[in-house]
Amino acid sequence: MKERLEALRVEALQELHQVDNPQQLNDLRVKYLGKKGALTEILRGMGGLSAEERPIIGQVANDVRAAIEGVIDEKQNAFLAAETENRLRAETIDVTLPGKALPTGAVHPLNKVAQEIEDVFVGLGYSIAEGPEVETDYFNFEALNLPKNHPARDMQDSFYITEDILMRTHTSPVQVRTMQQMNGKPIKVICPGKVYRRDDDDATHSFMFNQIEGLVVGPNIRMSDLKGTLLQFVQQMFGQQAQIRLRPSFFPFTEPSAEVDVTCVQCGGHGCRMCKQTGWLEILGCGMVHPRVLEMGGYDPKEVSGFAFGMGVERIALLKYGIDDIRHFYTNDQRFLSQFARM
Ligand code: 2U9
Repeated sequence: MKERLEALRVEALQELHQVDNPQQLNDLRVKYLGKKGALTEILRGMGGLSAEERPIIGQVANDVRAAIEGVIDEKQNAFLAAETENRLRAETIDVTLPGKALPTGAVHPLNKVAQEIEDVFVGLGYSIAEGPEVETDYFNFEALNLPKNHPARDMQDSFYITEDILMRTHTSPVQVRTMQQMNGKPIKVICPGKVYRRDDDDATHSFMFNQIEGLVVGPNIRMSDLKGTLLQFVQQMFGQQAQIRLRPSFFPFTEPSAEVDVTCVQCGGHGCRMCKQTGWLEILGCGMVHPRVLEMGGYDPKEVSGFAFGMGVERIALLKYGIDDIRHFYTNDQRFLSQFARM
């Protein structure tokens, strides 16, 4: 019996040395140590041993079992270690590798220019006010000294929703709302936003565009304040060399009114194709707030005065970047837009 046990040890250890996966290892454990395994099989014969032999054979059987178990455990641990190492290797991230560059977005040139304009006026102490794009006839026309049947209303071809609700044609209704809210107190605001007009689209017109208007109301606000403000604005936008000139004009909401030109951004005023040889480019409209508009906003024209101005953001952007067609701003061609990404 002792020989059978020793032979079993040799056979088992030999087989175990050739094992190369956990499944095989488990099969051998069952084959040699299982309930119906080879060792159990041999030990069944112990009943026929003498009292002297039994402890000796028992000792050998234990040694054989321990030897087989020892190799099985060793193998098991080796498989476990290999598996852990493989898993860790698969999970490993080299944090020193260079990152993948993702395509980054950029601020749209129109928003960038609007932001620049706003920054200039915020720097001059203005607040920013916003209001609804769907307006009533009262705020868009009536309170701006454009009574019903006023010819200027025909000038503004508008998108009407009902008889007296429309898409605002300028951001002026925001200033009217501001006047009503400020209750006679001084005002210094700019009002940026989208406006809508029933124009046919072409290189210089769009049914929707962006405006920034300004309104200053208080005691002793004079035309010279307006001129100084606009010169300051133009020089911050186009450079210290830029100059302005005012030409008389007409708006129902301002009196007197003026159109403002800036020295040509292309030729500096010498005359070129861009300025049609005049040396000047029109950039905005302005004027002293009409007394009736002050009154309708709840201000006493004998106590306070005000100036206002309005500009198209698209127009400023076209001039600033020498762009020849407003439609570039709306068609979202990457080749156009990406030029502004790092400016
Ligand atoms: C209130 C009082 C006065 C706003 C003004 C202009 C002159 C002007 C145009 C420029 C180009 C509109 O974008 S554009 O087509 N705007 O010329 N806007 S004064 O005057 C106001 C506004 C509100 C209560």
